[in-house]
Amino acid sequence: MSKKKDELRQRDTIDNTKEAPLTTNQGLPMSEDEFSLKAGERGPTLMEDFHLREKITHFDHERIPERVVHARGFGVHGEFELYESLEKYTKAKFLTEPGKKTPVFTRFSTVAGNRGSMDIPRDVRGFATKFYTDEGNYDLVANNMPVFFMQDAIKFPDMVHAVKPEPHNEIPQAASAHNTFWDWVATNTESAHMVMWLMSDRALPRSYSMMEGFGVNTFRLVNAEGKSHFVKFHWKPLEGTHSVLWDEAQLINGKNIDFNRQTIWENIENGHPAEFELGLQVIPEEDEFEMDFDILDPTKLWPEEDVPVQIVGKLSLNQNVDNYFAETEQVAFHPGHVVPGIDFSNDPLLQGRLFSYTDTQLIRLGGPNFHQIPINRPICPFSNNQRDGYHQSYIHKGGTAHHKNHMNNNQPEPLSPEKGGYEHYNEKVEGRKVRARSDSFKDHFSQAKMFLNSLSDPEKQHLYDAFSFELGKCDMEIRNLVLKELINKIDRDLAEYVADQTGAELPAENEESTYGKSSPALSMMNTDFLLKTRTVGVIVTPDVTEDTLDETRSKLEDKGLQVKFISDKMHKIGNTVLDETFDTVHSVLFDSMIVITGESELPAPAIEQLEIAYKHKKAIGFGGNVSFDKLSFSDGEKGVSNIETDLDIFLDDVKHHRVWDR
Ligand code: HDD
Repeated sequence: MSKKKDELRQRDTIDNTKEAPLTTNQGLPMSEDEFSLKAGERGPTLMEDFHLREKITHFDHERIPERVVHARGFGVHGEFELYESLEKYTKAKFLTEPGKKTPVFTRFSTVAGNRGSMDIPRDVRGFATKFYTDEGNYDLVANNMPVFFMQDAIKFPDMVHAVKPEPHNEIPQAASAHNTFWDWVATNTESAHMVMWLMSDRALPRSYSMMEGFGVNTFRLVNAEGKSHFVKFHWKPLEGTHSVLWDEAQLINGKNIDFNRQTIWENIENGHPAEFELGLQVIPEEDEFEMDFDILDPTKLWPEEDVPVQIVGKLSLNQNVDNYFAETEQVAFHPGHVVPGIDFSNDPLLQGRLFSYTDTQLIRLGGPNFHQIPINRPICPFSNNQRDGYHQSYIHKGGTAHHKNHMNNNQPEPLSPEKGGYEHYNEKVEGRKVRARSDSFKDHFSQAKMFLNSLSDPEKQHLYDAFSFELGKCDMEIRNLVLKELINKIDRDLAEYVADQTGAELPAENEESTYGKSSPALSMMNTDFLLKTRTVGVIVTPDVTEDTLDETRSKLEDKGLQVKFISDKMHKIGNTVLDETFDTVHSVLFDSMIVITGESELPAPAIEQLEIAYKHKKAIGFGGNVSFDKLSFSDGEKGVSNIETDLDIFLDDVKHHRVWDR
């Protein structure tokens, strides 16, 4: 993290790790903090007890409204480093000085669930980053899916009402609702493409550092000469894009509701930052109409094979917060927080977003001065004539608060664009006022089909099963509606499968999209694979030796794996106390499992956990005298290897995330 950011945080820190007297909020040291002031030891409490009143009043007011969407989040500090100058596209300083490091704060989130919900529901993930640039804060408010549910922001409240728990019984929590969501989807088919993403494995990221990020909306980059390019922003995770299985997700949510946040927290504490590269897809303004879809349509992605992603810099999230509420909960993002050289397109979803985010902070953070909260403050100087309001924490000196002025030499003074003042892109706009949408937005199904065309067999099967699961929770009327209005118009095979699985009616006529294109970049099989940060649970019986433990740990840790020893108790073997028991963890919480025994037999929970790891297609290693008698698999099967003789094979299986062809 840059020095500047550290200094800024320093100013607003109360360090409770240092010795300090306990005081009231007025600074009065108190001699006692356990007993309220009473008339006699067994008598009534006195109203004059200002300390009791202050403490309880503060407590009563400790909660703020959670975000209306993206309520459950996890924030991390870091920095962004630019690889090379992008001055041909933009004049944004943080994108034009090669090697420039900009402090950032990123908040990952789920969308539908409340603040206390689980980490791995089937849901979209938010990926919002605040860049504290020298020209003001720039926010890239992204998701882990490149498209959105609707084309116009006026539909957002309807979609959110439909996707959140149903209004009469508040079921289901965290995932998309049943009847209401699918009713909305079937009656608003522009959602078709996004729903394919939501039913895919992308909705179940293995880790926040193993998912892509997409700015979704089309933005504009403007260079010093005033030339504009349309742009889509991407985050590419260096650890590759990987997901857990649906069955696994459901078990993880039960075993460790904090799975994703704990993973990133622990990785950072262990010196493994979450790393992503920033990518840009750029289309010159004059090529606006060259694609077979409208580039202002947020339900369409720009296939990476047609518009390559240019990698321009690296995000390294390397520092955990000091305080969740102060930083993660109070951070306020807004796609309208831009810097010179970054501007908007007429994407009708983006246009509505530009209103919504400040508006929501006013209620959530209690007034117009939320930009003064330390996590939201720019680190460059800022000044204007806005004054007062709830929670004003600056003391503005001087006798004027108006523009223009003579009394204060016209300070603070607007800067010309040449000196760095923001200038809106001089786009020519004309038209009649209409409530309508361009015909170029009318194709709802081609890219939904393209997404399906692009998946590998296991990914496709997971998507088929996800549709069947989700629609299986709906009333028959809704299942039939979704099949008729949505699925049958995307893919007949998918429609047949879901109809068969859910007992719904297969529409008589095949109306599937005939769009034949596929985009290999959309399959997670074509992503990067890395061993770093992968985890292994090592089941041992108490009769293994300490030497075996030491040797196993060091050879696995040497390769970057994170190792936990598991047994029926946290046995002490030599000087080593085992890390976990079959109750405190489970194989669903690890990327891979190893089992090592002495002469004793495997206990029942070990067998159960190994079977589940096998079912979830995880790499399984073994050593010592393991007997496979009670297991449904054995030595020699794909993804089952002896770590004493074939460690490299085991490590390669772990690195490749799953043994799909087992
Ligand atoms: Fe939004 C939060 C991403 C469409 C209105 N949005 C929010 C967050 C992310 C996104 C990552 C969480 C920020 C944080 O961590 O604090 N939203 C998106 C993306 C969209 C999108 C990628 C499609 C391109 N959003 C969208 C629309 C509207 C909103 C169309 C309203 C018209 N979004 C909000 C909001 C939230 C929000 C209500 C809730 C909390 C907040 O803003 O600060 O204003």
